Amino acid sequence: MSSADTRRNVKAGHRNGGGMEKGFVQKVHSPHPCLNDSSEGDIQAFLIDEDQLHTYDDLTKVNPVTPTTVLKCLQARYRVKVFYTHAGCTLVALNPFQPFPDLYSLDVMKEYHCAPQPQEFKPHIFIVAEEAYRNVQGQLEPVNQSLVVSGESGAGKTWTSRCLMKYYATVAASSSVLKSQDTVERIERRVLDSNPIMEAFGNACTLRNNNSSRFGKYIQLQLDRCQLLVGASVQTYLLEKTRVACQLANERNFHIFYQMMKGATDEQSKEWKMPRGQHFVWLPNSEKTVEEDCFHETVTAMVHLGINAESQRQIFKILAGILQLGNLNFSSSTDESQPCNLDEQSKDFLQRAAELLCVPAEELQMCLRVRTLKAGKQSVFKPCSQAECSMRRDCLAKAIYAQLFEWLVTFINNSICAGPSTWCNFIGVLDVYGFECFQINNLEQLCINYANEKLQQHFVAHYLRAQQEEYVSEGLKWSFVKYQDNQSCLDLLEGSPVSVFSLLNEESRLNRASDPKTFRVRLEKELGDNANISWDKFSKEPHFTVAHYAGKVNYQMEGMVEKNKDPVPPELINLLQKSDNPLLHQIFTDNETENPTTKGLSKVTVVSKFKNSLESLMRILHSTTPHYTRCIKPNPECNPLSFKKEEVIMQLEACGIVETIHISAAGFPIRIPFQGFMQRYGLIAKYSHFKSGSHCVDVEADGNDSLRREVEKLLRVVLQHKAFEPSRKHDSEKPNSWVHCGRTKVFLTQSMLDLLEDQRKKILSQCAFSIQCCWQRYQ
Ligand code: AOV
Ligand code: MG
Repeated sequence: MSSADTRRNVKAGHRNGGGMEKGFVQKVHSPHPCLNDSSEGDIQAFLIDEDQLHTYDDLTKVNPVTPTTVLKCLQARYRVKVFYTHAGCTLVALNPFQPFPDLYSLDVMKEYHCAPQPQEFKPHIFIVAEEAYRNVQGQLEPVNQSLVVSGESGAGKTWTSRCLMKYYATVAASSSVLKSQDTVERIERRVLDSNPIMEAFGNACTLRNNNSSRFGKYIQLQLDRCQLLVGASVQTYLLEKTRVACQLANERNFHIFYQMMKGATDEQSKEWKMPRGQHFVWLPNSEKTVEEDCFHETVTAMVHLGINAESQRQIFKILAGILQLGNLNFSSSTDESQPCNLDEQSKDFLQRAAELLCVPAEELQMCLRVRTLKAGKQSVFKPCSQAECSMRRDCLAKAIYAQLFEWLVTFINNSICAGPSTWCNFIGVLDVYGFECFQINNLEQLCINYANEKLQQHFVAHYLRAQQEEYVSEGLKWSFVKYQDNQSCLDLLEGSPVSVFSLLNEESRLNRASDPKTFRVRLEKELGDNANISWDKFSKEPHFTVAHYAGKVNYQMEGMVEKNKDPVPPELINLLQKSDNPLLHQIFTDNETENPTTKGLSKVTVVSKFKNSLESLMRILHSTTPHYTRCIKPNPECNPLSFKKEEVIMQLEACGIVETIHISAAGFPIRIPFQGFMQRYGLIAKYSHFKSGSHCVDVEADGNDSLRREVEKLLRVVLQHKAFEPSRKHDSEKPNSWVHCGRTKVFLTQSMLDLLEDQRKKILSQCAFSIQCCWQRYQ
């Protein structure tokens, strides 16, 4: 029995007081089918309990389980400021959009960590954390764990991941490292400090979240034999580097640029050529203040991780150089044989960019405005159009930023990773961007949503399918819930021989400028039969629509092939390799062998690279015991304590929560093989005065059939016993339906397990009493 299975042992003490407001059923303007009044008819029985809704710690205990009832329960809990609720094998976390420090204090961590049965406490992210922590030291052998945190943008994934990391850095703090505190920062501190650095460089303010992660992250917390945290390693996925050179209206660039701008000393402003009040095109909305604009915190974390002052100088100069590039304005030349012009102001910015990037200004200018074509041994120079110049400028910025980010991640890993002989197990925390559907979606969203499809498939495979398949193989008769299998969508995206990705890659390999219209025709011809793809016949823009498990998304095809190729002109790479900034030189030289752009046309496209990295992530996830936390964003405006039903129901549906609850509630979360069952509960039959005929329990009995008969007899005894108990007031459950015998195992509900444990305990205490009496008589 996995401990995930036993988690439903929720007898929570509702320590969170707070009365419930009456009459909370709100009318919404455009009701979701689950929100209109007619769908509430089937939950009358449930509504009788309205005042108690907030006390349901596990959504599987809500009766009946419908999207409406689940929604009402969550809303009732949110009202009394209870943000966590179990949903069978998943934890649902509602974002309060308001700090509740007491909920995550050191004392609370200790409470959950030290409790013999943390599951008996009210739902909390620390239960998931503690369960994974205890699972690592598995009963038979250690098992690595994965904490998968999902949800839409702004739902609280990164916040939750940080919270999990803090938990382990506290409860698994390795005291031995404390000794070296003088010289090196404690490993726990360093692991935590990787967060502000990665968030400064990889997060940005978007329309949906002021601290939106623009990359995916899987961090493995490494534990030694004594379960102490001795290190960590980070794997990142697909940084949204286009943001460096292009920000949507009302969005911002990566935090680090604003941090530099706001946090620089006078000396630094001078060195970085960023005088106060200077306008940078690539720094829109800098007047907006967000919590994350904390340069000091980033620099402190860099120091803790061992990024020395000189490396920091080089990093910030590179970043400042990127900003200068953004202010370059090319104007078209009247003579096509001549390169585009740079206005006077742009010339100044170019000069500054060249100084900051430590490359010759002339050469920088040349590389941006002129293409070098190789014809045999000869080089032919071709002036670039205005659009091409801008494209090359953006390419340069994006390439530098992406390489710098990679270097940082490598540096962080070197700083926090424990030696291979020091650690033996890990707990992985996965925080990836949530499902995205904007007005305009392109390759970035396609990749992000593909990643979410993969995770959903993992979830379905792990919990839903495994559970149902086990019932079938054990011969249980049970009405199955229809779950959404997203295999057909994944086949559409990544399948073979033909899929969206394979066709996109083929287009990208053609040595010609891509034409979205031809690509669209090809897609329709090759994949038109797939039910998961469609086209709006009236749309003029080349596009395609994918029916994802979480909803339909329309992808624009303009520029998609180019993005997939992600070419960086070789002249630009050569230029950066000559940089006198040692870091810039290093990041473009070290990667030379890996960087396909230096070897002519890219063979490794963006989607191929992403697909490979996701596949290796999936392999890791499959090798671990997963724990799912579904973060929910209760309102799109990120307002504190505001719960919009329409918003929440869509997210619950999108992540399959309703199906999960349904399966868990209707099913039998606890399974015990016959042999183990008899070993633990055999004594009930032996000592109970409710004997069901004469029988002796032979745990060694041959074959499953005879064991099964023994188990059935025992269960009859237990249920007979139960039948003689005075019935409880609201006890409408039928104990006979609490248990089923499969071919090799007993399947139990939590209530049945409680009953068995209860009777076992009684018998044991009676035995102990008899022994004591005998002993007294003997004396
Ligand atoms: P995300 O990671 O899921 O979005 P975040 O973790 O950045 O979302 O959460 C968004 C904001 O919600 C945070 O900055 C906090 O202000 C707040 N928040 C989240 N969880 C809590 C909590 N438990 N208590 C208090 N405040 C919270 V994205 O990265 O955009 O997909 O790409
Ligand atoms: Mg995030």
